[in-house]
Amino acid sequence: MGVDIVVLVLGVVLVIAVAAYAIRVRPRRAAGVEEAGREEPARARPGPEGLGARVRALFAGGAPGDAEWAGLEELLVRADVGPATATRIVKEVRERFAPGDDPRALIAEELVAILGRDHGLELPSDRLAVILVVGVNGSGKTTTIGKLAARLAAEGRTVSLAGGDTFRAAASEQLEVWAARAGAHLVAQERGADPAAVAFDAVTSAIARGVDVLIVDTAGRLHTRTPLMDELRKVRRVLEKAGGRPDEVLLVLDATTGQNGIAQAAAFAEAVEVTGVALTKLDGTAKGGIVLAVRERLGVPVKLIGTGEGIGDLETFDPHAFAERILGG
Ligand SMILES: Nc1nc2c(ncn2[C@@H]2O[C@H](COP(=O)(O)OP(=O)(O)OP(=O)(O)O)[C@@H](O)[C@H]2O)c(=O)[nH]1
Ligand SMILES: [Mg+2]
Repeated sequence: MGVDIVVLVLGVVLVIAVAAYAIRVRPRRAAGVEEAGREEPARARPGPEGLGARVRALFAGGAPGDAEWAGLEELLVRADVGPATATRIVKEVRERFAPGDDPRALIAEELVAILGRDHGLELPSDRLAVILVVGVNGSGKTTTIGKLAARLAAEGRTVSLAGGDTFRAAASEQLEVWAARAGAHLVAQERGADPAAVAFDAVTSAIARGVDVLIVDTAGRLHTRTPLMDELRKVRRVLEKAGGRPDEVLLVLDATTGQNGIAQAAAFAEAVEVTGVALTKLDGTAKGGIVLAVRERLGVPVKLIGTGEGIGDLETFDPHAFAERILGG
């Protein structure tokens, strides 16, 4: 009887010990199984800087599997490329990848393919060329206009600026400073005037003066504010009526904006037929991956790059240089 009790107690202790072991070990095993099943994206070892270096580190092991491709997608998303575009790039690169290939080079080719060929401004030279500049508050519209006016003037064109931002205090003074720096003529009205009326006057005066290029500044506006977007539609309509149909409608996008840039681009494109993006503030840490999604989703090319606050800090967009910039080291 005493022996039976000892055996029973030992048996119970053994069962409890086995159960405790199973409870502690099973979840770890389960996580291990998931890793082996490549549920989690692989992560590049910390160390290398720049997307390109991270991609190479990620693929350093040779034959990439699901984890590496998922890891690449994550790296692209973190570079602001946008989820849909990142998925597409990974799909294309994965299809083309052969053992021994440099994944960084394949990605660069894919980025260039999405960005398209170089798109300079398309301005007529036999009549007044008109550029309408739009975008959210503080994106860099007025600064970009100043730099662009200076560049066009340096190319030998006469330039006129229209102060279509009649809303913000000191907006026309800021444009006046840029007009003086660039050697451009300025058409402005008092604060609170109808921006469409300024646009009309500016076209009439530019035609009368025989000016080559008219650049129309507009007030910054949230793309979600319907009355403000309607006001922009009216500016465009009135420009056309006055005989100054815009040859280019430039959306100025701040490179630090991130994914909101897609919503901005979609709203402005719908309202005023955007023909190109001027991507500003690329002198900071932002890579500007957002323009890939804008290009792919809306078909709008990047035309100009802003790289600082100075009059010379404006570049024509070059897809190869831009792909290298996104990939970094
Ligand atoms: N670092 C840097 N700063 C820039 C660049 N472009 C514009 N800025 C700065 O961004 C700020 C806003 O520029 P603005 O040109 O006034 O922007 P905006 O879109 O006209 O602004 P609103 O008219 O108020 O909507 C200013 O301090 C500019 O100097 C750029 O490429 N690089
Ligand atoms: Mg402005």
